[in-house]
Formats: sequence, C-alpha cells, structure tokens
Amino acid sequence: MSTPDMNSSSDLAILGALPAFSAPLPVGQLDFPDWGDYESVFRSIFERQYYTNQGPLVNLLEERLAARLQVRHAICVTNATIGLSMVAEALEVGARVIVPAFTFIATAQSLLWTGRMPVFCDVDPQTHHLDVVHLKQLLEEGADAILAVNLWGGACSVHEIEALARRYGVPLYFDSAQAFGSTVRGRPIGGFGRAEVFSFHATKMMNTTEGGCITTNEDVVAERLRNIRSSYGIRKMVPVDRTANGRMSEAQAAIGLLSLDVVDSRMARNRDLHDAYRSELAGLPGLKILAPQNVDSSNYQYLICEIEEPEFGMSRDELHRALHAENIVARRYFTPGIHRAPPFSTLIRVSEEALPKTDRLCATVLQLPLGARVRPADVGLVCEKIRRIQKLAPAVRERLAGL
Ligand code: T4K
Repeated sequence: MSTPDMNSSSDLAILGALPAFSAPLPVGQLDFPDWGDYESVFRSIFERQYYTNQGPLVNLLEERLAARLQVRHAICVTNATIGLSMVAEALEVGARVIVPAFTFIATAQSLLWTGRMPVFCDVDPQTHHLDVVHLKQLLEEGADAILAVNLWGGACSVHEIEALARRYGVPLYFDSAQAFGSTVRGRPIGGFGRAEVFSFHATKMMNTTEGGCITTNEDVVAERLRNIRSSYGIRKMVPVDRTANGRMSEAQAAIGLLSLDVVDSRMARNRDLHDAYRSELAGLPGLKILAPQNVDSSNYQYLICEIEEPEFGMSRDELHRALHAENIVARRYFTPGIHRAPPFSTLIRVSEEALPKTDRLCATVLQLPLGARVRPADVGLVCEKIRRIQKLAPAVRERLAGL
C-alpha cells in the first residue's frame, strides 16, 4: 500500500519536491487474497499431490465460471494470448482476420502465432471500440473473420457487429480480456459471437496470477478447444491439426477461486473510485474521462482519460512524465499503436492517413491508477497533482524539455 506524503501535496516532484507517493501507485487491479485463505487452498493441493492436468480446482473454477457467465463451456487456459490463438485454430478461421488497431498487441500477435494476419480496422473516437462503418468497408473488400475487442470494462457494438458477421458469413469471436463481469443488455459478456476470451492476468478484475478462460456455447468448438489445449482432460477425441500447451495449473485455479469470491465487491469498489475521479476532475479543461461504453454494468477495470493538448496546456506524454515523477504510474495503453510498432509496422503497410482515429487516441489516451492498491484518499491526491501540474504547465514543460 503506498503512503501519500502530505507535506509535498502543494508542490511537484518534477519541479524538485518529494514524490506524492513513497511507492509506485499502479493502474492494475492487483488483488492479493487473504493469506489464511491462500494457505488453506494451497494445503489442499499439497494433500492431493496434484499440480496440473485438469485437476479438481480447475474443474471447479470452470463450472463456476460457466454458471456465472451463463455459457455452456468455460475452458481455462494459461493466459488470454494463447486462448485467442486456440480459438482461431478451433474455429478454423481463414488467413485475414479483422481486428481493431486500438488494442493490446496480444490481440494481433495471437493471429501471427497461428499463421494468420490482422487486418486493422479503425475505432470510433467516442467509444474507443470498432468503427462499424470502417468494419463494413473491410468486410466488403474481403476478410475471413472478425476478432472484436471489448475494452476498458466496456464493449464494442456487439449486436451490430454480430449482424454484420452474419450478413457477410464470417466467424466472429471476441477478445474480452478486459471485460470480465460486464454485461450488455442484461447478458454477461462471455456469451456473444462464437467464442470469447478473458484474461485472468494479475492486473485484471478476475485473477489467476497468469491465466485466462475461453467461453463458448458450441459443444463441438469446446471439444476442439479442449483437445488443442492439451493431451489431458480430453472428454471426447475430435480431430485437430495443431495442439498447444494451454493448460491452467491447480495453483492458478486456487487463486482464481478466491478471486471469483470477491470480484463483485472489487467491481463495486472500482465504481466508487471512478465516481471520485469524475467528481474531482470535473470541468478541468482538456481532460475528459471516458465512461464505460455500450454496457449496462461495467467492471470499471480502467480509469480512462483523454488529454487534449491545447486546452490542457501540455501533451498527454508530458502529463504522463510529470505523474511518474510523483510515483503515479499512469499508463499510455496503447502507445505506439500496434500498426505502428514492430512487427506489424513492417509486415503491413498502413499509410499515415489510414487509421486517423486510432492514431489520435494513441496520442491522447491515459490510464490513471485504479484497483486494490488505490484508496479513496489516493484518488484525491492524484487529482490534486493533476490540477497542480496543469496550473504550473509552463514551468513543468520547461523542466521536461531540459531533461
Ligand atoms: N487482449 C487485451 C485487450 C489485453 O488487454 C490483454 C492483456 C491481452 C489480450 C492478453 O492477455 P494475457 O495474455 O496477458 O492474459 C499488462 C498485462 O500484462 C496484460 O495482461 C494486459 N493486457 C495489459 C493491458 O497490461 P503491462 O506490461 O502493462 O503490465 P505491467 O507488468 O507493467 O504491470 C502494470 C503495473 O502493475 C505496473 O505498475 C507494475 C504493477 N504490477 C504488476 C504485476 C503483474 C505489480 O505491482 N504487481 C504485479 O504482480 O501489461
């Protein structure tokens, strides 16, 4: 837990004062279970002498996840990246898969590992999710599948995109790495498209340290996924061309079961922190907070800001550096955009003008700390520092230019 140093609250670390926080204040959820609960669940693993290969804790976690997400199958995996690759294989999608350009690089990398290529689609600047007009244009030009992404605890235009996938006859699956616990028109994310993939990385709402889960309502796809995941735990042998090791261990599942017990209270806590940020930063020129998009309930996984340089008085990158000096570990997801970063910047030619909305978001979006380590008082101090940085923008910029 970071300790605010109240003596430095009126001055800025970038200008020579002590940092506002004595330890880094991160953006991830980063929940650690109660030590006693951890000990007792790990004791059961030691008593059974069973570490991995579809053990009882993984089976229990899968049952509980399927019930919660209202799906026929929840298939736990080592991480979301391999889960996404496994789905591409299980659905036998073709070579060219449409993905939003504004996403974590793993979305697109999951395709490369299975010999497929991303086709980058622009995003809607208001929602940060797939721009359906551009998506339709790409489908007209010819593509084999859509890998849609649900970001920041929100969702893309799920129903519109499902309709487009049906109309163009292409499979649709979702990267829902950031969307565990959110709902669209009363339905949990997890049951849309042909399959969805969640990340249970430590920084996510639902956490197995590393890990993830694939959900699907299709029995044949589920059996293919179980066969691709490993040579163990096969319920029914179905032919698959390639297998992987995507198994989740009992140790991961043990943490996952504890995480699932508390995930609702953690989402409610994040919502309160969101509200605090919104009221503290309301009306600050050049800073806009994005509400979770297209969902009727959100996990509030991330606090997302957009910084407009002329109105704010400095660029997003300058604010980012000034916050880091305070030990406020804001992040610039996703900078550079994946289409401008290796390997995709060399593999795929994307002109300067091709993805203007994505390029703009890559230059303006900033995540602020949220999650288990952030206390309400920390939000107050982070916001105070942001207001102060803005007030002293000319001096801050001069200092940054000299570094
Ligand atoms: N699709 C999307 C849309 C995704 O966002 C992601 C993952 C994926 C696919 C792939 O899912 P996985 O294959 O990872 O399951 C993080 C996460 O590693 C990654 O899971 C996540 N998205 C991505 C957006 O963020 P980094 O490199 O920013 O994390 P890192 O290590 O810098 O940690 C963030 C902060 O938390 C730092 O200040 C350090 C702190 N931290 C982190 C960990 C892990 C701790 O204090 N303790 C910890 O244990 O990638």
